[in-house]
Amino acid sequence: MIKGKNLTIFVYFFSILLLNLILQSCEEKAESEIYDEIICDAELLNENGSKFITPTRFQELLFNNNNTQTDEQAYSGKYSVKLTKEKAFGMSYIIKNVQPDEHFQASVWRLSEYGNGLLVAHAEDVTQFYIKQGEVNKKDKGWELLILDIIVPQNLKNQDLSVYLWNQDTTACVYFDDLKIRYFPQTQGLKE
Ligand SMILES: [Ca+2]
Repeated sequence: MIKGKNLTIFVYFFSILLLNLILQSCEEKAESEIYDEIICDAELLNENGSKFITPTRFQELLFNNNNTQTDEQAYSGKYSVKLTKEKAFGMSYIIKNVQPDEHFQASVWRLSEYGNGLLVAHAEDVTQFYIKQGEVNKKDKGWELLILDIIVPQNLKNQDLSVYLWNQDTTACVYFDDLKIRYFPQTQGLKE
């Protein structure tokens, strides 16, 4: 039996233990739900036209343009990017300082007569990490959605990842719009 002073000490330490467990479970729950998302809709350019801008509440996100903006086609707004043989790369973004097991999901809408045009992600050293996506997830208004899940491998601690669009075809052009990159802190929560 626990009595008197011993009981007070027991209740005191038990309460602290309980409080810690509650706080810990709250932290874990919050962490598993956090994710972030950026988008490039190809609408807005910076002053010299070299970058696309996506204004957010706290900063302006910049995506490389490479003179690819066009008003010939658009999935959202008035503009998209047009990739040709001469301008084969466009709408790129560098994810800084990635960590093993982090999960990113890139997606983009593609308008492509011959099924050319890829969504690519790779490390600075492409022999360490290089993945691409050209398969269609779903279609809407003639546009095709490409989704690329990026699970950061163990050998890419503190490295930068490039995410971009590539027209691998030397004859046909391709349009892309609404490049989106989502971030999941853990390898879970696959969503679209
Ligand atoms: Ca657009």
